[in-house]
Amino acid sequence: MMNLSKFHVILIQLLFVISLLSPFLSTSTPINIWPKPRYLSWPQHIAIVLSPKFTILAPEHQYLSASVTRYHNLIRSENYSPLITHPVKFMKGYTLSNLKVIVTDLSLPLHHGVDESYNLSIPIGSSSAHLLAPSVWGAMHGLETFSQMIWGTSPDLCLPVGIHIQDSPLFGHRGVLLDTSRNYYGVDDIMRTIKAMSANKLNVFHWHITDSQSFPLVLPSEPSLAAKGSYGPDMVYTPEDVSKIVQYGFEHGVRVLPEIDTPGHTGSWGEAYPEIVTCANMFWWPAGKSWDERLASEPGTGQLNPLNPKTYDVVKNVIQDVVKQFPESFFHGGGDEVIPSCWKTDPAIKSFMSSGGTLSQLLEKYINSTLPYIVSQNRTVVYWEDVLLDAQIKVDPWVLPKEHIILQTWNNGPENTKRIVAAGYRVIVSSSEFYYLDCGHGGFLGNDSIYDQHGGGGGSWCAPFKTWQSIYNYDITYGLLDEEEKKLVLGGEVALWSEQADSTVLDSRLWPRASAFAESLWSGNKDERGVKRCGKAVDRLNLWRYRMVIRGIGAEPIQPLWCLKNPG
Ligand code: CP6
Repeated sequence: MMNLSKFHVILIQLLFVISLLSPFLSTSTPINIWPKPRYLSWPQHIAIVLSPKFTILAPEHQYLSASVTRYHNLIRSENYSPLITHPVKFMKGYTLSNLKVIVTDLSLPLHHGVDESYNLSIPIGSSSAHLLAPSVWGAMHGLETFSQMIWGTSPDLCLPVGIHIQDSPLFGHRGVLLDTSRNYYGVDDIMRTIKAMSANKLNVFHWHITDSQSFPLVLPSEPSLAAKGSYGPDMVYTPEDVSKIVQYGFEHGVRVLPEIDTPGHTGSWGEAYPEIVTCANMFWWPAGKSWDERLASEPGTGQLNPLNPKTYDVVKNVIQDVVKQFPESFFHGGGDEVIPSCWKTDPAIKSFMSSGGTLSQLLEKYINSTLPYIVSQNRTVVYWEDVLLDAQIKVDPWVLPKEHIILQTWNNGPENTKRIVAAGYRVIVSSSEFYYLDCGHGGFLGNDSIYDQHGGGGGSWCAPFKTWQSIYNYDITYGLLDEEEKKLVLGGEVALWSEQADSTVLDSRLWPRASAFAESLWSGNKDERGVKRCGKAVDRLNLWRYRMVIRGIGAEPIQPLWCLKNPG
């Protein structure tokens, strides 16, 4: 029988109490993983030092290997030293020499719904840590988590031992929308955004490439669209740029989902093809006209003419080129904000309507003539909610086959999400009341001004500012009845529309608010007892923001630095 002294008994009791408290680890520990893992246990609060010869041992894989090299370099060079010293016990006598990565199935593709889970453990007394994942995409998340457990200045890097993490996302679709039409972003801005996304375990870069204001995508079979419709020859994305971005996405576990918004939001197409665009370059709000008579929802007018056969020749070429450049199995076809008055400026459409034709029939004709082609290219099509829900111009559900269609919300979050799932469609939630990050400080200049830009101008669209707390607390399945309905919610997206944004503000508009979104969709916004944990998240988010800045992301502060030294 071992003879335990009174001191040892108290020590063991203390360790027991600490281990009970471990799910509630506060920021007074050096471990701050964002988004918070689903399960983490580190009962003894023991740390060790990383061996100067530390290596990551992983199977050879086109994308995983790139990610391993990246994390190896990041761990060596990051120099993350929190401002506060932590009450951890250091175990001397051995160091961690390697992280062994095991992937069950190296061939699982980066698709919606792929298993992104991972298991990470660093046992006490062993020189090896273990990362186990069903897919390389889960393994990448595990590597990210591992990197976030390390602190100190190279070569004195510290990390916890006796720690075990089991992690997986609540939602498979965790996206960021970036609009590169209203203002142009460089390829480096997009890659930095993808890098920051992967650090936050976000997995879909929704690229709203084109719109009425500019057409920056160079397409081999329709070169005049970008040549005439872009802001200039150096404000375009060439096929080489796209391939670089797509490749970068794979190396970061981020899908690059292209959106070519049609038939509305296409004024820029009219530079090359005026004959297929109605109301192109007309003043968007004719003098003396009412709201219902405006030609577009913001300056930059133009909609594809569904009655002109030439429209479909161009659209098919565009789809074909986009499908070639983007391997992603979702294709976003837009479909939002078709404005009746813009179509009605066209004589052929006018006569179609005066002989009894409806606006819905026009949109149905457009969808019927383009959707089968997109589906024939093996793509699932995402449309904005308008095609199903717009009171004036909605499409009959039989035109929108449920197995090929996903709808994305942008209005009335809880209500429209419910309406879409009740109709049996899968949904991506990106409601403007919570998830629109764009609104700048440009103010609202009044209804009759051409500078009144929705999604960027204030007024009813923008106010109130979307705080990280309101983003964090929003539940995308709010109000849904049962598991069947909830299963149709694939996930969500935060959106950066760019009427009032470009590369100068990109990082600070996105981060750390998109981080709040990321945690909410990864592991939820409630603690173990079902209480909203936003109040507890503030110190952690502050600390994570500090780390993102060290990694070269210009995330904006949410608190004074003082709070990192004095966590609440
Ligand atoms: N551009 C496009 C936009 C918006 C939409 N589509 C938008 C609408 C309202 C707000 C923000 C953005 N700027 N093509 C709607 C999906 Cl508040």
